[in-house]
Amino acid sequence: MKLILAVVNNDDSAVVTSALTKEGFFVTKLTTTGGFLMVGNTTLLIGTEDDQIDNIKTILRRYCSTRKQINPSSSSFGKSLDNQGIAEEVTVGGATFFVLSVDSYEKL
Ligand code: 2BA
Repeated sequence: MKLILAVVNNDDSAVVTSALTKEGFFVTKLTTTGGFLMVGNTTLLIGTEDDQIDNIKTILRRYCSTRKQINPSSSSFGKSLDNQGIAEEVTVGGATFFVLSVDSYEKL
């Protein structure tokens, strides 16, 4: 059993969550904020069997696209404070994917 944490763009979260649930996966959506851009993103929690990891990756690749985003000069507390207010463009990945081992999983 694995727990996948997938950080995705807010704009992709509805369609990718819908695709995952349609395929029978159980998904929890968390509203999160990236530490660098300090803008909202979505973290999906997906508990699944080991042999389903590749299927989940395929779905995320299909629905989560890479984007260029501007790091706004005035709204972040992260690296941009060091940048003296200079806006910069960064490439935000389609999905950032972590796989964690799960010791136990039960519904009480
Ligand atoms: P943010 O932290 O807002 O980062 C947005 C994008 O800014 C990143 O895209 C990357 O292109 C750039 N970036 C982030 N931190 C940087 C740094 N220290 N120096 C230079 N550039 C940096 P992605 O790598 O695709 O990440 C998208 C979002 O996924 C991140 O939003 C964060 O919420 C999450 N994430 C990515 N890698 C992570 C990690 N190792 N641990 C935890 N969260 C992560």
